[in-house]
Amino acid sequence: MIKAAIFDLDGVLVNTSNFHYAAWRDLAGHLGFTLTDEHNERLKGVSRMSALEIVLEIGGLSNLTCEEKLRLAEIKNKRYIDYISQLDESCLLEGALECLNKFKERKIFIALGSASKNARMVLERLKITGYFNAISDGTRAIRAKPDPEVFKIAADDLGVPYDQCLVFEDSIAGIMAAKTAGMKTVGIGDERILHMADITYKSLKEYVLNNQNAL
Ligand code: B16
Ligand code: MG
Repeated sequence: MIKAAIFDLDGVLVNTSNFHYAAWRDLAGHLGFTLTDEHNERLKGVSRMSALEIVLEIGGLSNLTCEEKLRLAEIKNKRYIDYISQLDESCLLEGALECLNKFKERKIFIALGSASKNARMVLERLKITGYFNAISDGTRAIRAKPDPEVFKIAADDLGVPYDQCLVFEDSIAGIMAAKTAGMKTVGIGDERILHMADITYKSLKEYVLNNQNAL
């Protein structure tokens, strides 16, 4: 019996990864190298500082001080915030609103479990903050996915046992995090990549279509 649905943000409810990518590309350009689409796959779902480490490794930049790294992360984040000023309800991924409405109708708790420190701002821009009974994000969880902390915080806020939570995730790290917490998992994306998930659908729209009665 599922009592809570916990949603990852980027890649599940909205595609902010294009904006993260654009901001990382700007930073790489400023540092004198180029990032490719393939590099971007490695940046999805990981925390800001872990993503920076990956970017620096790609650019062959080692030996930066902690202060320099924090400054670069800050530059990237400012660019990202500029980019997401374009975000509105039309950027919700297909099926997202329908899925939130279905869970709300069934009185199943809704929570966010995102690595992003900008998650609240994104929810506001999408005008969906009111759906969430709990918001667990990068400002609360210290350990990044695949550590289960971000999902456990969401479940603890709701007072729901972990095995009664259903997590929607688009990243391998996120699926591993939810499974480690003992939660049920729905992969959103390519099932060849997310084969660890209990079940995978291409989008939330497909999930809703296939689970009309179970929802
Ligand atoms: P921020 P999610 C993740 O969001 C993104 O997928 C990842 O690319 C980003 O580095 C991370 O949030 C941190 O974001 O810089 O805004 O704190 O998929 O966990 O919702
Ligand atoms: Mg994600």
